[in-house]
Amino acid sequence: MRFDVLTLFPGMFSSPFQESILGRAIQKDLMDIRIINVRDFALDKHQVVDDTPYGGGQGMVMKVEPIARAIEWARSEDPSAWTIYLTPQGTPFDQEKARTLSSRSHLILLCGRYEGVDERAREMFINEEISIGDYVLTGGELAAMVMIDAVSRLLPGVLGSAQSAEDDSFTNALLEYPQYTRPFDFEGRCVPEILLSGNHAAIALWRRKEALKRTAARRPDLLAKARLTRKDEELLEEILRGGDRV
Ligand code: 4HQ
Repeated sequence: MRFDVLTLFPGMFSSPFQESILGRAIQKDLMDIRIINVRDFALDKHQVVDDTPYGGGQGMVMKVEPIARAIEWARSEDPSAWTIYLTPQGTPFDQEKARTLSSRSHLILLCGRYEGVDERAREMFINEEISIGDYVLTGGELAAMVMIDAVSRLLPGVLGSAQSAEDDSFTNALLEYPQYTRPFDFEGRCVPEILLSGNHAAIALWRRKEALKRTAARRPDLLAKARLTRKDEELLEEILRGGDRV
């Protein structure tokens, strides 16, 4: 899968994708990230990429021509590329959207700065607008990184066989159960004994109950959407009745 990132701040991308899992995925040619400086597509000799808004008002707006030329360049070998603009006005990004996008072979991500991009760039070149959440960033770069991270870990071969994308929260629609590793006793707080029992069925049941407990307490909205089994309903009843601490 290819990601083309269009940005005025290419330096922001130098380290995040060289590390760990994504760094390895790129080295293994499972994916490819090209960072494209929109300024390189400005035509004038001072390479101006922004201007004041028509109608007045604060700040600067990214000009349409350099964006148009950068997107056309990124698309030139591959007209099927899907172009996304990161903005708080977009559709909220979630795991389902990550899964849908992971089946595409080429994404172009446009990162806006300042007051955003000229509306005509959106109308003419953008297939989809996506928001990573209801807060305001200084630019779309971090939003693009979040999206690339969530999408690329779903690509075949990116996660090791020990890890599984299918196992995660949201894939199951529940939050994950608590995890422990050594030491058994940290400052008097011990690991739940059941996890040392070697009884795999009992451990699976305990984990499912903890996941349900945590989801009910923190994200009742997720619980309402989850497809629960009979056993889950039973466990939830126990949780409510027993007043298990969360
Ligand atoms: N911005 N999700 C403003 C975001 C954002 C978000 C990107 C700030 C676009 C012009 N992007 N620029 N939230 O806050 O995607």
